[in-house]
Amino acid sequence: MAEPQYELLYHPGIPGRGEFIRLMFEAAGVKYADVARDNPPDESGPNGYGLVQAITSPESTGDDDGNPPAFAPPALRIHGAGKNGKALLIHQTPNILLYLGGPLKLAGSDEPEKYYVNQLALTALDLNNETHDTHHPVAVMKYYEEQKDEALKKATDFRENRLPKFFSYFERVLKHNKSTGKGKHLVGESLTYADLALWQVIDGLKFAFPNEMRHRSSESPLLFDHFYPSLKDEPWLKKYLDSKRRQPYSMGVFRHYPELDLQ
Ligand SMILES: N[C@@H](CCC(=O)N[C@@H](CS)C(=O)NCC(=O)O)C(=O)O
Repeated sequence: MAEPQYELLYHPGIPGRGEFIRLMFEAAGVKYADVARDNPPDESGPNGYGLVQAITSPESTGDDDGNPPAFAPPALRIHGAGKNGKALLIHQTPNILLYLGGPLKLAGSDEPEKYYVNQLALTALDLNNETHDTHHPVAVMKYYEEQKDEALKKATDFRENRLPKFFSYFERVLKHNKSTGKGKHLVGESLTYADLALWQVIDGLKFAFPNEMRHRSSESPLLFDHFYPSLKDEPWLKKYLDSKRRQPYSMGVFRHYPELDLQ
């Protein structure tokens, strides 16, 4: 079987939606290939991004292992897990998180927790998607500069109405689980991919909307004074954040446009 078993196929140069998947591997200490990030184009070597583009090409009707085409990155290839011992290729971020949760032991300790974890990760991903829509409220394929007026309206509503609703929800989930999770975990007593997904969205929001996040932090003390910093202090996460594997925020979902932030 090819090594490593897991291959992440995602855009190079940004954390993006790939980060929800990377954090699971990093937390579990499981090796993975990040095909585009690890194989930048040069005159001699392979261009990993070409492989990512191939699986989502508008001409693709599937791959040689019998997998259907993928719509958009991220995708995950798992060697040996597909039909007839071939590679399995899956896409859609929440589908990948659900798939990895079991083998990486990040999906809670029993069947009810598995679904609590998934619903919370989906809620964090909803927040991720709504963040994207603040700078692209009209057309995904057009530039921010072509939709600035609408972006200002969208971002204002997002900051004033949506952020407080999401944050107060996660604060209540942390309270609900406080005696077991000690304010550090959303479900049960140990780390799950719901914690990782929420942590990543909060981290991205701190980059994109620094003023608003400072303003909001006192409203949800468990979330901002406990959950976020305790996970950031975990040795594995500190090491990852300091490594070259963690790519900087720039023009992905989390973008800092000062005019969209609290003035
Ligand atoms: N719902 C999908 C969204 C995937 C998505 O929007 N991927 C972005 C990068 S983060 C992309 O390249 N989209 C291209 C497109 O939608 O045309 C998921 O969660 O994976």
